[in-house]
Amino acid sequence: LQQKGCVIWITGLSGSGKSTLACSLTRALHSRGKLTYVLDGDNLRHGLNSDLTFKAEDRAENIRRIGEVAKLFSDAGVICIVSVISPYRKDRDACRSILPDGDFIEVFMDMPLHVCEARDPKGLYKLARAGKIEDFTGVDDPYEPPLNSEIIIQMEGEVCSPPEVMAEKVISYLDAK
Ligand code: GGZ
Repeated sequence: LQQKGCVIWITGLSGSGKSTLACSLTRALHSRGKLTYVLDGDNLRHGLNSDLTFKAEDRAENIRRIGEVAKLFSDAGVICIVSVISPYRKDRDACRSILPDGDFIEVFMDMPLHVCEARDPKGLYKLARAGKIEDFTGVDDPYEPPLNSEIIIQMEGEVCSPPEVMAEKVISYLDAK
């Protein structure tokens, strides 16, 4: 296998487009013959992490486990794409610290809260505003943006780039490395 593994860690608010980017990126990399695997927070919370809540210490444990699994994939030579809110800087940095230098590539979905909330694909912001979900990131729980992410995905004025364009930005970064 002529491939070196790495972890592409996509962080951002619920509804910021993390899973969509992960999906687009995995397709684009497959079409270039790369082996990838997506670890998605929402999916993992149905299995591996089904015992965890959204309290800060459980989010930390969620991120720790996902970071360890991502490292295993990376060690095996797979490009592991992680899409999780991962709201706390120290939890993300702990995952960075268990990987060799350069192997943790942080992608920040820098989307304004009002845009994520207007999308509200699963109606969760609405429930959180109504007090029917507690500890919802961006509503009554914090999100600490990265200070030094490798890649920042932002809106172009009022519009979001298509996911393929976002994926290209990540791939350009990988190509340059
Ligand atoms: C944030 C929540 C919450 C609360 C349920 N806060 O957008 P989604 O729906 O599909 O993805 C979100 C997912 C977040 O799981 P993560 O494992 O990525 O979170 S973390 O990294 O913070 O541990 C959201 C849904 O679960 N969800 N309740 N209270 N998101």
